[in-house]
Amino acid sequence: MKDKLTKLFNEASEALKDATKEGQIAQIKTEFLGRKGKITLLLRGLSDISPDKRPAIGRLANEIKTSLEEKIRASLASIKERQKQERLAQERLDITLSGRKVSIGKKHPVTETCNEIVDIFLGLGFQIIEGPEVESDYYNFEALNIPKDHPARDMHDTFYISDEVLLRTHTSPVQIRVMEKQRPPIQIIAPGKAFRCDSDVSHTPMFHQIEGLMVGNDITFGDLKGVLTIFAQQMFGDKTRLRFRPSFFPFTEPSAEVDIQCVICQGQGCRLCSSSGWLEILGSGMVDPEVFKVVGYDPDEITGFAFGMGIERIAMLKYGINDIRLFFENDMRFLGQF
Ligand code: 2NL
Repeated sequence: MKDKLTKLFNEASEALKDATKEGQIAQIKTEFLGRKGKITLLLRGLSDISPDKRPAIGRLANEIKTSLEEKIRASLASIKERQKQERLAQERLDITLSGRKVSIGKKHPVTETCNEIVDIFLGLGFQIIEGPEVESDYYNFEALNIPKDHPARDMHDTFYISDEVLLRTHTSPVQIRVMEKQRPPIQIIAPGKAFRCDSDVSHTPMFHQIEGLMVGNDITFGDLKGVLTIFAQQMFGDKTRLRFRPSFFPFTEPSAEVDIQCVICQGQGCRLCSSSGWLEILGSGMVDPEVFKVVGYDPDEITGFAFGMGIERIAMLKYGINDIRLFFENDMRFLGQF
């Protein structure tokens, strides 16, 4: 019996040495120590052994069982440890690799320019107002004294939604709506999107505009010149020279286009200013009496000036950009430069 016990112990020990999986260990445990295990069955025969030899064999049997259980625990632990090491090796991270750079967004140059223009007029006491981009023919054209046969009203120049509804071609309708609701004095700017059926190096179907309006009892062309001079000098530098050139708009009389001396050549003549030395920055004029009549103001009592400028055009002059379409392509190599 002693020899058989030792033999089984050695057999189990050998099997444990070869085991590499948890399942194999459990199997060995059942095979030798389970209820029908080899050692368990062998010890059933203990009662057949003579009483004087029984205690010694019993002790040996206990030692062998304890020892085998200990070996099983050790094998399991070593298998678990090996699995953990394998997992750690697989999950290894190289913490010395440098990180990926996170690029931080910034405002679009058109937004920056718009904010800059708005801030100058806020400083002069103007209020910001906004209004709908989809407008009626009435607010976009009729109220602004734009006659039925004016080319701007042609299908080829305006995006029509229906006969009476269109995408606004300027932000003036916003100012008509304010004049309809409020009495003078009024001092507002209307920034926003405008839409025209046009596309080349200096026109896109959607562009941004800022219009301004100052209306009261004694507003003169002198006020127009003063306000627009301050604007241009804050925008392009306080030495900037201005030129007011006679022009025509259906909604202002008299009208003037405002030029600044070329930011590149200082009036000497270059490619940017087409050798003229001057750059047009905006259109302006005294509000036409017909427009005042439409909103219910008495033109004999009320005067005012208005102006309008394209934000992209101002941004192009400021940054020396020669193609307006670059603002809308969203090429990061272009946008990243600002
Ligand atoms: C331009 C010219 C201009 C106005 C816009 C205006 C608005 C009202 C009444 C009268 Cl409600 N006028 N706006 C006046 C003169 C010129 O814009 O070249 N814009 C890009």
